[in-house]
Amino acid sequence: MISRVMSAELAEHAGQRVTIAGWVHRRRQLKSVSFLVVRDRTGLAQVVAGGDLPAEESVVHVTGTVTRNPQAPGGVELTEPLVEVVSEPVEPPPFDLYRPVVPATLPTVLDHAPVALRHPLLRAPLEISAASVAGFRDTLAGLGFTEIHTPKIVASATESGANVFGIDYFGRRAYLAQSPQFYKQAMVGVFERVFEVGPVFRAEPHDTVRHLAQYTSLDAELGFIADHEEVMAVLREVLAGMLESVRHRAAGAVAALGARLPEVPAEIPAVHFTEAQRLTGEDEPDLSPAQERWLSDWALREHGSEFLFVTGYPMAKRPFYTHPDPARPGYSNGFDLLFRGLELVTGGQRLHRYDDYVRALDGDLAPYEGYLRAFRHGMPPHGGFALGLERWTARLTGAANIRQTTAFPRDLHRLSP
Ligand code: AMO
Repeated sequence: MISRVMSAELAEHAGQRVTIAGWVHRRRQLKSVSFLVVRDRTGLAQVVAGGDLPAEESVVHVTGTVTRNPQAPGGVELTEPLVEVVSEPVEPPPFDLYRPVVPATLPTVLDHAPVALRHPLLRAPLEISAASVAGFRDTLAGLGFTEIHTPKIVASATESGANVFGIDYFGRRAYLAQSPQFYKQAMVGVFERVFEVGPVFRAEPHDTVRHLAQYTSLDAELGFIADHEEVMAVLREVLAGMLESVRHRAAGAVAALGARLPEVPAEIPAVHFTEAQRLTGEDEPDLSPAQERWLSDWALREHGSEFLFVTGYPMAKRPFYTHPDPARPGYSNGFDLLFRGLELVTGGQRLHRYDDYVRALDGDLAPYEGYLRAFRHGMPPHGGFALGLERWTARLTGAANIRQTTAFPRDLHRLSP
C-alpha cells in the first residue's frame, strides 16, 4: 500500500494519486455512476466507482486520483479508483450505519455495540468522554497532581456494604472496588496530590437511567487543605479544563450532536444542605432526584449557573471517613455538585487523625487495617472528590440514558457484549 492518506486530509492532495483505507460506509449505485463512501477514523471520503461495489462495512484500500468536486464531502473525491477488499463482512450490519439518524432502539444498539458504535452519532459521546478525560489529566497534572493506579480487587467495602460485589479470591472473600477512596487517601501521604481514572463497581439493584454496575470514576485527592472549599476550587478548575479539552479535541462530535457546552462560573454557587431543604420545603436526610432537579433550575434562575454545590450534608448520610464541620458537628465538610439536574460529583474533607478513625469506626477496625496504617504515620488535612464520567458525558450531550455514553454498559441485565 502506498502510504495511507486520511480522509480529512484528502483536499491537501488534489491532483495526486493516493491510497485511503477504511470501511465502506455506503454504496450508491445510480443509473450513470456509482459511489462508494469510505469511512476512516477522521471522517468520510467519496469515491467515484464503476462495476460491482463491495458490501457495506467491507474493509477496503482504495487508490485513486484526488479530484476537486464541490459537491463531494470535503470538496474532493477519488476518481479512477482501484478498490482492494481487505476483509469482507459475513452479514450486513443490524441497521444502516449511513443513515444520518440512528434507525434503531437503544437495546438494539447495545446488543450490537461492536458494530453499532461505528455510526458517527453513536461514536460521538465516546469521543467527548475521551476528550474530557484528557482535560481532567492535563488540568490536574498542571496543578501538581500525580496519576496513580490502585487495586480494583479489595478486602473491604469503601462506600457502604449494600452495593458491593463479592468475589472469590483464591478461596478468600474479596470485593470489587466501589471507589479508590482508601488508596487515594493513602497516596496523599506519598505525593500530597493524586488523581486516578479507573473503573469502579456498584451492585446497584435499581434499573435507572443514571446508574451502572461499572462506571469510570475520575478521582482526585489533595493534602494540606484548610477545608472542603479548597477542594471545590480545584474541582472548578478541573471542570473548566475538561470543557476546554472537549471544545478543542472533540469539536466535531460536539457539532454532530448539537451539544451545548456549559460555562463554568468563576465561582460556582453553593448552598448549604439546610438551606437546600428550606428552599425545596422538605426535610429528608438526603436530597431526592426531584429536589436535585429543582435546585438545578433554581441555580440557573438565581445565579445563571448550570452547576451548583450543595455543601454540609448531614454526617449521618456520609461515609465514615467524612470530616465534620467544626462549627456544626452534625453536618459535614462534604459536598455534592449538581449539574443540569443530576448529582455529578461527591467530595469533601476527610478525617486525618488516627484516633478520629477509631471513633468513627466504633472500634471495628479489623476490615480497615491496611487503610488505617496511613493514618498511624501522620497524615495532613486532606480532601478530594470523584466525578462519574458517564453522567458527565450524558449531561453534556443531552443523552437521556447513561448507557448511551459508554461502549459496553454493565447493569442488572447486561453482561454482554
Ligand atoms: P459517590 O459514591 O457519590 O462518591 O460517587 C461519586 C460519583 O460517581 C457517580 N456514580 C455513578 N455513576 C454511574 N453509576 C453509578 N452506579 C454511580 N454511582 C455513583 C456519580 C457520583 O457523584 N468516594 C466518594 C467520592 C469522594 O468523596 O471522593 C464516592 O465514591 O457521578
